[in-house]
Amino acid sequence: MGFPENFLWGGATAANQYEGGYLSGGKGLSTLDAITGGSKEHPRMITYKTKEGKIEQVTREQSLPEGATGYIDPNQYYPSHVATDFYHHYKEDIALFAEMGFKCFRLSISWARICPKGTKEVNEEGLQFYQDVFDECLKYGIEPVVTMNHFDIPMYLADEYDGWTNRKVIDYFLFFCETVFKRYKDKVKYWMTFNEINFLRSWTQIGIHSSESQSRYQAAHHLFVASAKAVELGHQINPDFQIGMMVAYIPSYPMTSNPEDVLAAMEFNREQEFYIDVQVKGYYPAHKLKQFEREDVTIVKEAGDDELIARGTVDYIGFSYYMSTASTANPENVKYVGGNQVPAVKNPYLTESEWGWAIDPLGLRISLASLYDRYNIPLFVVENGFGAVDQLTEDGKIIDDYRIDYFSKHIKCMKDAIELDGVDLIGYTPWGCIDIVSAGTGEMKKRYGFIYVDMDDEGNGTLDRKKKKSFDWYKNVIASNGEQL
Ligand code: P53
Repeated sequence: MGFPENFLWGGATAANQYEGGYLSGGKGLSTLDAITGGSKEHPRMITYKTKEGKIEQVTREQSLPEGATGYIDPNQYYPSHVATDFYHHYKEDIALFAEMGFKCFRLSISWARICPKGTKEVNEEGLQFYQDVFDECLKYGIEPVVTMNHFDIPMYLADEYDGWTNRKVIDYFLFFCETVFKRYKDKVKYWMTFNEINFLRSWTQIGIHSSESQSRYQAAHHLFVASAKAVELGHQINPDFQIGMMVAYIPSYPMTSNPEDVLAAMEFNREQEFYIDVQVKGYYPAHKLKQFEREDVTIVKEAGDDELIARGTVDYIGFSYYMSTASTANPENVKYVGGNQVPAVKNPYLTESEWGWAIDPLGLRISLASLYDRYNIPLFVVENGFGAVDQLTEDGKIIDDYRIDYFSKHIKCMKDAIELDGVDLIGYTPWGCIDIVSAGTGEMKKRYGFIYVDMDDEGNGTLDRKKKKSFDWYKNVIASNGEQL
């Protein structure tokens, strides 16, 4: 009963939100180094230079003019540049993770740290950095769980190739994978290809200039081919590798029992399941092919792509789960919640975080059960958590009972999914186990961690680390293998 003996308890982070050292140790620029901070009210902006040399900016949802190149404006603040400085604090941070009893630690490798331009030139200092990080983890018996690519691309590939719309980028990505797989083949077993592949649609994330469907789906096809090739290659390099996919899973409920609402929810859910279908079943689902026909989207494929996608299916499904949403055919009658990232229909049965994300622990059990029913391969909850403003008490403590409450309810639902639904769940890595920059808003004040980091939204702070109340709570959860919540 309960969680399996070897369950992977841990925490999750991403290079661009945590590492900092954006030009240290030979790292090249990444697209995310050119996206400003923001807030609930103001979206983050991409800063770029036009072909004519003008400095302009757009939001992530907008297109960049053809030939525009990423530009770092000395008058703007870019949170990725220092972030919470894992680059200089990794020993201290991993020691704290070990103290909590982590069995694993999820991090991403910055492509531009290994291949500064994304091309076939390797930066040895970057390779050594992650080697030191993995050795530090292994010293404490912590298993590294590595995301190959988390929301960015070397800026040179965006500037020169239009990112993932260009098929040549597959080859460069595979070179990066091969370099990393070979170097760490005896240190890392768990890998994931693209973080939240269903969200990859902007210049910062995949280097594409146009936000039209045609570009986005062509790029998605290249991501699928690249992921399938990476899976095949990884298994050749070490047959013990477990290589997963990663999707942002936000299940949608029909707002009412009106069949039109049920259809709307089905269509919403399908859009995320499309990415899982391709990477787990190994083919494009029929509804997506029909949509391409209707919307005049033409995916340019090369001979052998379909076979490759069919062969390179993943070993497990990694997914993020923060919230659920609701769908309706009559949107004019509903209230919306959520900030600039995920506007969602208000579900009257749920409350939301300050950022409008609906808190729905049972939705996690529903997600686990339905994903397992549908795909029948191991699942890994690689992100979950509660973004909140943490206040320091007068004597400098952080009493984050709201976070403990969120986690304990979600962990209980994971336990139910294992015990009652028979789900094969291999691990759980709460997001931002130490405070890091928010991907959505670029803020520091939207915090997720068990460990507080002294840093604010303008880049001021000592970067000192401090345990929150949830630190000891999570330590006990791990020690009791999920029994004491
Ligand atoms: P932040 C939106 C909805 C669900 C997941 O998000 C999302 C996003 C993007 O904002 O992204 C994942 O930091 C992502 C992480 C991100 C985390 O969720 O906006 O994989 O990089 O930090 C939380 O609160």
